[in-house]
Amino acid sequence: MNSNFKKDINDGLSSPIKTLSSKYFYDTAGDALFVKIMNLPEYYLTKAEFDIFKNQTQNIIKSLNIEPDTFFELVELGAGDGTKTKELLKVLISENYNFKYLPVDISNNALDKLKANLNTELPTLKVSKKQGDYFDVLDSLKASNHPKVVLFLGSNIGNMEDEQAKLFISKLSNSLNISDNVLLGVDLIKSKDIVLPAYNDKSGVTKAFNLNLLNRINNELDADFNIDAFSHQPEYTEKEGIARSFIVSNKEQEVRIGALDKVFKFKKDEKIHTEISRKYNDTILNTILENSQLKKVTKLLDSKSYFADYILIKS
Ligand code: AVJ
Repeated sequence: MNSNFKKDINDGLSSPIKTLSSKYFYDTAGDALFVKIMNLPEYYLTKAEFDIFKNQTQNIIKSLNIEPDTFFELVELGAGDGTKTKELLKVLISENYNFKYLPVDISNNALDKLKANLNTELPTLKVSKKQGDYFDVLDSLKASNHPKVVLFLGSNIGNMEDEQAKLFISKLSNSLNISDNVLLGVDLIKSKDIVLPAYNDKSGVTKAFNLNLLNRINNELDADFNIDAFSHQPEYTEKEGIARSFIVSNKEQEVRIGALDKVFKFKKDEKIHTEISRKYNDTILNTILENSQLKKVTKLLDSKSYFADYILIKS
């Protein structure tokens, strides 16, 4: 992990167009900042998807290929704190569905917290946590042959460029059996005055979240980034439907990364690309699904039509 981090940071900062991957946002400080982001008034994504899970639970269940008396596995990729999923879990339990919940996450710490919380709040729920990389876990699940429902919520797929998303979907599809379902949550393309503030909140939490990546490099790779000499810059065009975040160097400066024994030069106003948050519509989703065996069954929208949960079936 650390050697990958070191190599990726070196590659990203050595390239003529500097980039750092958003997957490195989530150290302990980053996890805590993301929880704050989900509670920001400007960050509509979590609220919109919660609205779907809370108010359209029956529609979700109806669209899934499940029956109360047939055992199935409910797998969640990147489970987080389970707030949205709990709305679904509660109803499945009260309607006597026979299933096991399998939250998957890179962070064992997050999984332990989630499991403890579920044991208290939903004591009859069968939970079995899976720590690791999504695909290793999916491969291991393939051995079971029980019907599956895979949740991939929160517009987490938005952090992938379209080519990566296609690859991800086809790998996901390959790890499922015919008639298994996927519930995919995506943020929808909408106007700049709604999207941009979600990545540029007034209280500066998203700024801290983005710049925390430099703190992490300072801490883990013995670097001397002066955080105050860099700014947070989000961009969004409705035409493209893509929000991107950058870290911008406020001045010409040099930064030394001890673990690489190397100095990196930054020009004034030079940008480091740190994150893509792709927004979707039906056409874009169709292209992503095009060469996979996953087909659309249902599309559920929140009351403001900001966000969509698509239910897909492997066929
Ligand atoms: C967790 C990937 C869905 O892109 O909206 C929030 C992460 N970045 N604010 C997103 C994020 C800045 C978030 N996802």
